[in-house]
Amino acid sequence: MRRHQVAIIGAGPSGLLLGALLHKAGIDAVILERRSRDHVLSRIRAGVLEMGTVGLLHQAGVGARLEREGLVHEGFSLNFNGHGLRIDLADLTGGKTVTVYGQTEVTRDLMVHRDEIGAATIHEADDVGLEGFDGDAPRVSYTKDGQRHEIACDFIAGCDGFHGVSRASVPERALSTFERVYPFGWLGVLADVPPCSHELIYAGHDRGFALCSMRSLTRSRYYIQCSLEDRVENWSDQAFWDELRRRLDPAAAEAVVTGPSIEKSIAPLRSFVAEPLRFGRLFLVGDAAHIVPPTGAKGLNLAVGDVHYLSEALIEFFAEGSRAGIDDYSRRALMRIWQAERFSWSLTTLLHRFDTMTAFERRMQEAEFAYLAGSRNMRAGLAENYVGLPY
Ligand code: FAS
Ligand code: PHB
Repeated sequence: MRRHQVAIIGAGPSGLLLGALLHKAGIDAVILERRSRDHVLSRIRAGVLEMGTVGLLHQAGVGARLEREGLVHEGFSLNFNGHGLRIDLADLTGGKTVTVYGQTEVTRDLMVHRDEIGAATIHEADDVGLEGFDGDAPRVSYTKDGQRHEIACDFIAGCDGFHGVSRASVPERALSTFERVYPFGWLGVLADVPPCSHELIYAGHDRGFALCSMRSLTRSRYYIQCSLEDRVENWSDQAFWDELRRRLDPAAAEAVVTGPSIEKSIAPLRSFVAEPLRFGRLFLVGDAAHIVPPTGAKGLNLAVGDVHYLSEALIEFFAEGSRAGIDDYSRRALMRIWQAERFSWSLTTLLHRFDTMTAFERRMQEAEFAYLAGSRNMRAGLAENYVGLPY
């Protein structure tokens, strides 16, 4: 039976970054991924990286292209029924910024790095199974090309996302979950057109939320809040552009350059946390452990925070035989997870239209926005969460 020190389930950003950091510390980790490499790269997801994420990618040895092509942003705008408010991140946080660089590119850079270091990733690994993680001899099994394989390991990192097998392998009685499913989704469009603004615009409007983002100076990413009953095929490109413009202030609407969509998809929004994140020799990481509505640009960044804590803990274990880090992983990660959950939930509640909202709750949204506009302290609180709380 093959043996690796760590078996990582999932070759998304969490699994790939964990693998890179462990390799750098001389720890042998194999990654088992259900889908093909191309399928993983076909996903269009996050677009904003916290400084901590940028730092960890550099530490892992995959920061060169990010350095060249990433767009450093010192602020973004909130727009509330046509009233604009710039959140000056750099001024409010003593110089911190975010970097616009698509998750697809982060994943690509990590995959290329893994090829270069010759580390094992088994793609199209079917029916992954996790056994023995409540003891001292965990094993993972999988089917590849019709053959069943088994791997012995010291630890298993469940980096397999919300619908993965890792969290599902934990006995229900051992897990507590906390969830809020939002009564709307985001319809996202990717198009090779220049962004309507040099910074992101988050727009709250009576018709619904809209977000103007980008992937580069020639590729834009836009979202509009949509109903959960909506289907992508119900939205022509023209219908999307028209609705986006209705939700923006006149200047931004005017600046929108339209063009054919190269990707169009609807994502549901939920807040979710599983506790704890450790079960013997199995650890849950990233979307396998938590989900946030993308309003606060926290999903990918929160996954990276988990990887930071777990990589430190495993490196300490293998280098010094200390269990302190792995024993404290769940507590440390959950402290930061719940803060990101709060921030993402609060920004989602502020900026989205809820059909069930009473007139009083609508006034609360307006009062919250007015307080933000009038209080530097309130804006500083929003800014420190957006750039990322410290690890
Ligand atoms: P991922 O889900 O990215 O990766 C898990 C990997 O495990 C996948 O490759 C999957 O194929 C694999 N896997 C699953 N089950 C398996 C099994 N049984 N065996 C082996 N492998 C298995 N975040 C933001 O910050 N901003 C956004 O705008 C944003 N938009 C999003 C849109 C969508 C539709 C989704 C689903 C998420 C979005 N997110 C966004 C969040 C997203 O970026 C995640 O936080 C990020 O992908 C987390 O990375 P991972 O934890 O690696 O999980
Ligand atoms: C994106 O560019 O996909 C993006 C940016 C910021 C968010 C969510 C998504 O809050």
